[in-house]
Amino acid sequence: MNGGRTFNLLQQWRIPPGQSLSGRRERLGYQILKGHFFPVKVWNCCSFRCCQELQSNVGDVVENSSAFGSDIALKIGTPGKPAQNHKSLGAFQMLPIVMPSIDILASAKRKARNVPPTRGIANLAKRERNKGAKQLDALMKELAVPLRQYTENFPNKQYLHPYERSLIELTLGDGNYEEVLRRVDSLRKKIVSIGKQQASLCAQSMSKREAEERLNEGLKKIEEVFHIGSNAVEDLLHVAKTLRAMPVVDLEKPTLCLVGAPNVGKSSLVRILSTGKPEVCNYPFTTRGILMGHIVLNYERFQVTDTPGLLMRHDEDRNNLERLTLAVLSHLPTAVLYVHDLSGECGTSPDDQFTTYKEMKERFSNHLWLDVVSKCDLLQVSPASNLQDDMEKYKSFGPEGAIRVSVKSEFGLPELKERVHGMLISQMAKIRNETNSKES
Ligand SMILES: Nc1nc2c(ncn2[C@@H]2O[C@H](COP(=O)(O)OP(=O)(O)OP(=O)(O)O)[C@@H](O)[C@H]2O)c(=O)[nH]1
Ligand SMILES: [Mg+2]
Repeated sequence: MNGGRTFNLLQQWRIPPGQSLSGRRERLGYQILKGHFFPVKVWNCCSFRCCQELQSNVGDVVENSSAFGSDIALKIGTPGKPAQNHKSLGAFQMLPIVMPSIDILASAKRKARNVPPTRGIANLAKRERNKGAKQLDALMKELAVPLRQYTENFPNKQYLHPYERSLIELTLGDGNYEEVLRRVDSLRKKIVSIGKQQASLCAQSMSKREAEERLNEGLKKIEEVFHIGSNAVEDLLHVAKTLRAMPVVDLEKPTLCLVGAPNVGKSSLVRILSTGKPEVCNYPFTTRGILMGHIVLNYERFQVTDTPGLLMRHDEDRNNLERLTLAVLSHLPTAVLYVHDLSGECGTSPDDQFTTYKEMKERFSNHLWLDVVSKCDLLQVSPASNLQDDMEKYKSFGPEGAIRVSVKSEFGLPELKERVHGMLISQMAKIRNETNSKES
């Protein structure tokens, strides 16, 4: 093991709060996304392009609505269409498919070009200006309607389950979800405004030629406005992709959550215990998102989540990775498998691990809980147990009742699996009891 390197990396992570995560994340982002992790990034408010590393449903034109009619109401932040209630998960899987702006534009232009003049107009100038106004109106609607559908059908954050709300804030950055939707809506308003203006101008043309010129000019102007604001659509597309890629959690199914300091061997245990195959590396914060694996036991399917490591620090100093872990513990009914590394290899001292452990145990005392001391192949044979001090006991044995295991030598793994299965069965009974008492 490379203890020195681990220590240096850990020191890098003891950076002041709020500072952006290091370049390693940039390097890891793609792999993590492929491995079903969702990467975490505090987005720069004005540029969502940088979020590409993170991990069509264009509606029909409203036939009867006139381009000169009333504006389309903004539904963001209004209780117009709650995606679901606070108690269920799954909103990210129901997000509308966002079309790339280039496709929206191409489709709108094609449809607008095919709009004919109203039948029976004999006068050439009248017919041309009627056609021009109708085509400009059509282009405006074809662009505005999908944008309106996006702003209406992306759920209002306040209606989401608190876990999903936390995911939005921690992965996209606080306020950025709403900001992108606001920009999309602002683009829609600009399109409606320029569309009305150009169609009205065309409708006032005095000659066939003038109507043709105004039509071409109007189409160009609408396209220009759309083009200038189109990055809002691209950003919304990335928001949708990022949120849709997040692991799906079933609240009715028992879930085991692995928690502990960075680099203590959580992901190695997830690989042993479940179908999850998170990345394992000898540096802290290898795991940069929530990964779901499964355990099938007696035909029952259980969920396992790997989480980013927790350092000993105050909540306000925690990075977004640590906050994700806390969001899982706070909002999902999980059983905890807390991993302790007393080998001195992980980069967090046993003293610091003990402090964080005590805090978490107290804070999440309502969770079923199992302690495991990892990497026991690296531990000395236990000294005599006449130790009085809690900390000294912890350094030698871990918390009371902890199981000693080693992924390398496979020591303790059968016992761990048995205890984990037992805990998940208890978790299932707990969930059923809670559901029954809510129903009665
Ligand atoms: N000797 C030994 N090394 C282990 C054992 N379990 C894990 N390791 C090593 O410890 C290092 C960290 O393991 P991970 O499973 O990535 O640890 P983690 O807690 O998920 O780390 P983060 O995701 O960074 O928080 C890797 O180099 C593993 O090979 C073990 O039982 N014995
Ligand atoms: Mg990990």
